Amino acid sequence: MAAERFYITTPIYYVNYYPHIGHTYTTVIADVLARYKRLDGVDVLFATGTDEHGINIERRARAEEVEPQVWADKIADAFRDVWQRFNISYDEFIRTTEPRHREVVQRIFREARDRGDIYKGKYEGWYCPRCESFYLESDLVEDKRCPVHRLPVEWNAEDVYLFRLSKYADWLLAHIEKNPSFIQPGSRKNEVVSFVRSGLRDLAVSRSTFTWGIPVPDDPGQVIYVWIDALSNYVTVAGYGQDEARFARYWPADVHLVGKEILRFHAVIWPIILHSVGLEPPRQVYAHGWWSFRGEKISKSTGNLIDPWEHAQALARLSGAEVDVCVDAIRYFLAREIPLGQDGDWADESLLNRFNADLANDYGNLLNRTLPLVARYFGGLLPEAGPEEGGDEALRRLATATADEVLAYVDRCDFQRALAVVWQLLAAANKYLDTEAPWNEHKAGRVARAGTILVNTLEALRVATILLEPVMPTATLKVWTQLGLPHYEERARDARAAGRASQGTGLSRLDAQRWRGLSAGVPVALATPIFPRIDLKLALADKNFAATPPVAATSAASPAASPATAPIPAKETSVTEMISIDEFRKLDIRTGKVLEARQVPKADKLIELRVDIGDEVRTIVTGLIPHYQPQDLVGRTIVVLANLQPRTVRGVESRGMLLTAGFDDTFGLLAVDPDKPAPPGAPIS
Ligand code: ME8
Repeated sequence: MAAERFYITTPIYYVNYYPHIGHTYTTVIADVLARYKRLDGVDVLFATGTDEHGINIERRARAEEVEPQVWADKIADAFRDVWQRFNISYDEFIRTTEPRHREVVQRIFREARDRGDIYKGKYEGWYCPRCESFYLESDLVEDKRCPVHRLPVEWNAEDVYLFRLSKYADWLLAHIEKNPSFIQPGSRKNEVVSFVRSGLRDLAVSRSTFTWGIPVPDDPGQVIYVWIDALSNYVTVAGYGQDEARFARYWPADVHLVGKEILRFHAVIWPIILHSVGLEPPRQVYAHGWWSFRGEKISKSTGNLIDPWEHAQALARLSGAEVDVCVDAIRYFLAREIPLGQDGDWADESLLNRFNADLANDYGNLLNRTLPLVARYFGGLLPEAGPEEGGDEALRRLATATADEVLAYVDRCDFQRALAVVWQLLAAANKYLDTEAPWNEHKAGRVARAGTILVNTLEALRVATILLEPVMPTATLKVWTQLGLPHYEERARDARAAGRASQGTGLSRLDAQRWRGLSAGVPVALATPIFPRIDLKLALADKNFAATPPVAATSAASPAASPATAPIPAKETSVTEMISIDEFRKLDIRTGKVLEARQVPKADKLIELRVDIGDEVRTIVTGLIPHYQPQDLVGRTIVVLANLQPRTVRGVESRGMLLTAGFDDTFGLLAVDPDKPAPPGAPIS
């Protein structure tokens, strides 16, 4: 029988911006799932790509004074580049400007029109150019702004082609009912059902006001509007209309993994379009949550971006680990930190904690504790395992049952629990090593028993490493080499260099269910720790690491600039009055706790403060009277610019500046403080 197949997709990302950690999240999770499936012997088709048409991209290219295609090429390359660095093992990278896709889109449009599901009409409504969507008045947030981007919407009326969505509402409701796993997580099902029940409006599927798109067949004044164009990428990849055997094998897709803001498009519009042209809907649409940064969604329009590669490089500088290992640490963090489907706020502290506690301590240290003993007691050659005693059997049973448990959670897209199960095994192996204490056995002359304990510990580590490969495909290769299996590392590296990252090491579920996969007599390779511990205090104080602060992107609150035309921040612009991120990082801004405060004698406005700024207590003079009296400030946490040159004011040397907010004296001055208690010395970035 042919191998089971699994077709998984990410959204195709707009090329109006560079990839950020939000895109990385979806793509890494899809990659992790694809790799687990391959580990399980499944024939996987994993696709990602770029969404390159539409008014925003046309505008963006114009703002950059290049042709849209040139712009699209540049950003598509940026996506491919970062996916390569993040070891994304996609089988297909689809671009909507490819000729094969144009044919598919026109074919779908023509078929739906021939069936009477697409007709010419007028479309009117509130339109968000960023979403390329019309909204009902009731969907808008205050001041007539788009609910997703909070940008002002425009009233739009246009001659367009419309798709009879409403005709298929009952069919869709029945489909959702019959297929309980179609919309995941289940909690999102009701949201979609009530949206469909509230009445579907026919959908504009073409536009006449821009040209950067695929022309409507036989009506070149119109271009096919984003959703038919973008969504159809999923069938183009599967070979629709071009390779019938491939299409029969891979369609319907098993899962479209998407961010929750595009769930409706995937769970309502897309199945209806497919049904109209006689194709099956995807088996599942999985809507994951959003990453935010300091409470605000990470997005192009707010500009609070975290550049995944820069972050990996900064982590490498701080930890001394290789950058590939840091990429893996970020992949691990993304998969482990929040349950798929829920939102999460990005915190570098959590990333560093996971690095130290999970990777350096529980995983890396198990290897670092064991291999030197193999070197010392057995000349660096893996010893033979003897009969089971003590805790051996329990460890073996746990280890050999781990793969099934992990993969069962993976099937439910519960990566957080899947990884927790691997960590249970690592914890058990660490405990086994402590309890069985091979050093005591060795001292007592029971050398063979010491060898058995070391081999059993390493066996558990081998099983864990197989099950961690999908999440950390590079760091685990280094573990193989240290365990005396360098051919895995070589094989996977060669495959990656040849653009076949999907081949990996070729290890399988069966390998993870076996006990005694390591061979006696094989030399292990002692090396420097793969995951060196990071000094948390230093790291958090390091301005080069702290997550990228907002850059000069369009503020959602600024009606003057549309995100499509605003210049691309940081990477592209050099505006004279802007400062660079490096300049910003020169500022040592941190929290301080006011210990004492008194009015400076014979000075009306001045207060002399004694402030604990973490590593020392400073005197700072500030002109805050009459807005504050000295006693108002004692005990408060304030924000201090700590590396300002000292200055003597009325005979008192002030070393630092207290930051305030306020326009001028009419409005008063407010001492800036964090909204939650923070310890003195916490860096502000
Ligand atoms: O919507 N947290 O493209 P897009 C988590 N071209 N995921 C995030 C995220 C965040 N803060 N920000 C972005 C489009 N994402 C269309 C899709 S599909 C046929 C067409 C991820 O570039 C998430 O997967 O705006 C989200 O759905 C996607 O990027 C949006 O990417």
